[in-house]
Amino acid sequence: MSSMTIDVEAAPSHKRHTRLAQWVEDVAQMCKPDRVHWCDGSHDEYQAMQRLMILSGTAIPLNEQKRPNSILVRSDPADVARVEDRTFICSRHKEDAGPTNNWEDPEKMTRKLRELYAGCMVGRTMYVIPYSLGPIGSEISRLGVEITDSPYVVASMHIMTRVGTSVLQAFGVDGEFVRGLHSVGAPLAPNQADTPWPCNSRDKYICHFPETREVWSYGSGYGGNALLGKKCHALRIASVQARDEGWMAEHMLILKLTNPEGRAKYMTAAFPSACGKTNLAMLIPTIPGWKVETVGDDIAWMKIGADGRLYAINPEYGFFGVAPGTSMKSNPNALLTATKNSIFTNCAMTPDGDVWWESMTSEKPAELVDWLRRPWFPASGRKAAHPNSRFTTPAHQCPVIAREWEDPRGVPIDAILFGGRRAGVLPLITEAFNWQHGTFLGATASSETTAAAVGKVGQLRRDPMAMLPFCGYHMGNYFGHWLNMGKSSSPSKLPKIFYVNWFRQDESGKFLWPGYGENSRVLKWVFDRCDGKVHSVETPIGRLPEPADLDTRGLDLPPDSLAKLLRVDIDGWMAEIASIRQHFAQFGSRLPQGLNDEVADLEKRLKVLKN
Ligand code: SAT
Ligand code: MN
Repeated sequence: MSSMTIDVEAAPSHKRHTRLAQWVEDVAQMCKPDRVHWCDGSHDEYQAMQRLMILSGTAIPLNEQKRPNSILVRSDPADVARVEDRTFICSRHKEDAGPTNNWEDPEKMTRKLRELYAGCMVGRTMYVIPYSLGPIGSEISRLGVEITDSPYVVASMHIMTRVGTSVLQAFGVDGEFVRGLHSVGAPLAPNQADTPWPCNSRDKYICHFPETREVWSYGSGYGGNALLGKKCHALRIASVQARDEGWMAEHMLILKLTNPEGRAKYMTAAFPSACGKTNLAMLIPTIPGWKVETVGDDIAWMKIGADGRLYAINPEYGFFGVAPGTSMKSNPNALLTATKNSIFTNCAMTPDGDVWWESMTSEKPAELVDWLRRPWFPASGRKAAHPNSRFTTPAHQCPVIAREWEDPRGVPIDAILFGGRRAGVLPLITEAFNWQHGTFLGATASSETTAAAVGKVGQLRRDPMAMLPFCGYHMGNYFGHWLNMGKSSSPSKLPKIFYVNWFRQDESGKFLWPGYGENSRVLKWVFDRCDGKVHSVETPIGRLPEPADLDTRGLDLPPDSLAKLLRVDIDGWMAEIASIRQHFAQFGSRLPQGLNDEVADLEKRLKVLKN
């Protein structure tokens, strides 16, 4: 097919941006779509994408009475999560990708991908999606363009990013933007019928070119592999930009916590995928008079403001939340957000045309169609929804969205929380002694793995700052960037850093802490620590509350649970030291000395206590 046969829609405002227009032209020449469609982000466009997906069998419309303007999408069973082993950082020098990323030479990878992309959109429409990460007009926001051949991606990007005419204007004639190219890698021969979920079962590549600020993704249509604004741009590419420009791109929720006197503080929290960020961001406190509101549930971009404080924006526009486990009990606000205008992926379907997933209701429905389109009954003995099934839903529909969530200045952060799922050793809450110690807590964060990525679930891995799969450069330098940020303002203006672990278990494997809304008790202690108001004890691992320092009024907790949750397990920590040293060793000479000092100091403090 020659370029002459490609039906390119007029794109008046883009024609002015010659680099953008040229790039789109080049990609069209390479991928050979039947049509090129420039997205305007309109409601009509969103509806058209839904109709296309319904017609092609990708989506089923949900019951209009129960879930207005919403669809259920079932993916190919081989395309259900991020593929970390197919994700590459193609920096010019291998060392710049670091030991925690897959690396490939950019030229070699480009050659390979060009072969795969050649004609890969034949029979399909190529969509051009100009988007903004962050409120338009914010100094912290950034622009991107995703080219894709997937209507599912277009509809999801409408929800997850800002797409529309005001974004187009922000591009101007020569605005900087991140280039994202995505194809499901499934060209259609003339008269070839499409499959419900086109993807490429042989080749999958999620490639990042940090120096040229590009993402090339091929073969997968799912989540973070395909919605390039999310992990690829907002974290992997943005982390490199942030390093170069002196700001931070982090895998963190942003919440607003208001105390009974009406004073508010903003906090961010970094937990690995599927460890409860969305739940914490929308939490309903069980302690009277306290309120949590949501600014973001997954990603925070932060920059030091003129007053020396750290300001955060949520670059996203929607939530891509894990469905299983989300219920009116665990996170009513997430469910209430997704009551309409939402996309559900790999959930089960009820006979009356609504969605269901494990733990959504206390009683399982009598019958369902599972995510693999098979009849399902409670006695089937298998999960009805995929463990990484998701809801994609507009953030502004969230009943507790903070009114300042789109403030272009961002919100000033008082506390940063790190955490993960750990059955042992890590206490419920620890406060860092200072920024460097906090960076150490983040750099050594660990968690049992979840279904968000392909691979074994439940295996312990170190996931520094919850950025292991998302840092676009050498993690040793990333730690160095964290330490530099700590030097770029006065300590009293920077957020305090904490480490939380809601998942500590007792000897019999029972969770010691009830979690969910009860986590507000921990947030209250954090809030009051930021004001220097509440007591803590200094231990070798950091400052901890004593049981009496946590507000446990009305909490029915066995008397020794709190002591266990706050216990400093000296032997456990001595074993951690060895594992931390091993973890740090991989970063070689790029590990900042400050972090080596922190391990040595921790070991010294532990030894004093042991003797
Ligand atoms: O698939 S995503 O990367 O967008 C979700 C996640 O892993 O957190
Ligand atoms: Mn995430």
